[in-house]
Amino acid sequence: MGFVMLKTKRALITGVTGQDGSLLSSFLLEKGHEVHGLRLYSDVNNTDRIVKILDRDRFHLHYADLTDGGNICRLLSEIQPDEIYNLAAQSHVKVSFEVPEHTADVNGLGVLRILEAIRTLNMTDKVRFYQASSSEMFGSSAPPQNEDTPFHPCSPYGAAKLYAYWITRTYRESYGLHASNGILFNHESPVRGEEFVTRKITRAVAAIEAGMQDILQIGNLDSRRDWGHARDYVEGMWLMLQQDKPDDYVLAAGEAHSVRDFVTAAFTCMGVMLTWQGHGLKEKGIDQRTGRILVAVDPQFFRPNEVNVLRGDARKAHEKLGWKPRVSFAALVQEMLDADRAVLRGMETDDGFLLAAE
Ligand code: NAP
Ligand code: G4F
Repeated sequence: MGFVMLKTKRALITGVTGQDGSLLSSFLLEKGHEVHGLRLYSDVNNTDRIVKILDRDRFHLHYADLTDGGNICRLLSEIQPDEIYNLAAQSHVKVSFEVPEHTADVNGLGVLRILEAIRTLNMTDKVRFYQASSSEMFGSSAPPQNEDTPFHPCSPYGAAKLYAYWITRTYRESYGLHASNGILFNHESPVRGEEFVTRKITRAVAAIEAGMQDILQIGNLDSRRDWGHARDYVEGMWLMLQQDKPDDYVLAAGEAHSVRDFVTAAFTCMGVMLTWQGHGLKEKGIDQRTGRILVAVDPQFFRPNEVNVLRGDARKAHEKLGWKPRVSFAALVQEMLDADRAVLRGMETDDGFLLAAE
């Protein structure tokens, strides 16, 4: 009886030092892939999230910036990946109003640079491409949003991601590239960037509990997001590239919660019942038992334009990919809060991430 030797798949991940890049790397290494991660050069350490996998045999790091097309072309030619996951981005929506041109360069043209490298290196028939598209592209379109919902972005970030979405489709339709867009709704984890609202909240609540912070200053409490766990979403990315045919898929939990709901849930996890008083800039979150003000609104966190409600309809991914999110909203909040409490105690989290308290 002969053996069939299965070839090790080679994945290239841009944005490997980010939340999704780190979780996807671990996921693919577990699947037996060889993983090549592209990281930005920085003179401060930016590998905290991948520290546990840095020494793995099948994990390799390379410097790259999506604004540098020549280097991307060289790396693709040298690495010859089977799968490319483009996760690199200037990913902060509010920041995109401050650096709109840079955001367009990285999030929009950066994708074109990868696609052109694939085309000019004659890799179109060999490689599969995943583009990290975003629910932010739906902007002001009414929920629930799915693959057929009209796009109406409300930020430079959303507009740049929409260009990237369409150029990905264009290369699929023009050159037959196996290129898929994952239109992902907000997904979080204990390694979510600290400047995004969920992690800002869980870090603040943990710090307030530890007596290290007095109050959480927050922006728009009314905005509603469809929050899921990033661990579930990286599996969805991989599933898209395992399909015979490329396509575009929404990944979402299907429930919208307000920022206020998230704050309330996080304080509830530490046994504090909040009551909300006042409106607009004067709204306060108050500890029902002690009367202490724990949350206040600060307009510096508002954006020039806001996406009010995102709530996804992921039925296509359920039916065609067999993808379903596993982690509930309550479990997500609890896990993130517990991880931030552990960080403050200088402990390792259950996920195995060792994060230094700052
Ligand atoms: P993230 O944590 O902010 O990670 C972004 C990554 O991109 C980081 O590794 C960052 O490097 C890298 N990067 C930034 N500028 C770059 C450049 N010019 N060249 C190369 N790399 C660059 O974001 P994430 O939450 O993991 O999201 C991953 C992708 O999914 C992003 O494209 C994001 O826009 C998209 N997305 C995210 C969500 C979500 O809810 N998380 C939802 C929809 C879509 P440094 O760490 O060194 O800065
Ligand atoms: O956590 P956020 O900054 O995420 P946002 O803007 O929804 O973007 C994230 O999700 C997108 C998918 O829909 C991704 F494409 C994108 O890369 C990123 O991962 O803000 C969520 C909501 C917003 O409405 C914001 O105005 O929270 C509101 N908010 C209220 N106070 C705040 C704050 N956001 C931040 N970052 N900080 C605050 O203090």
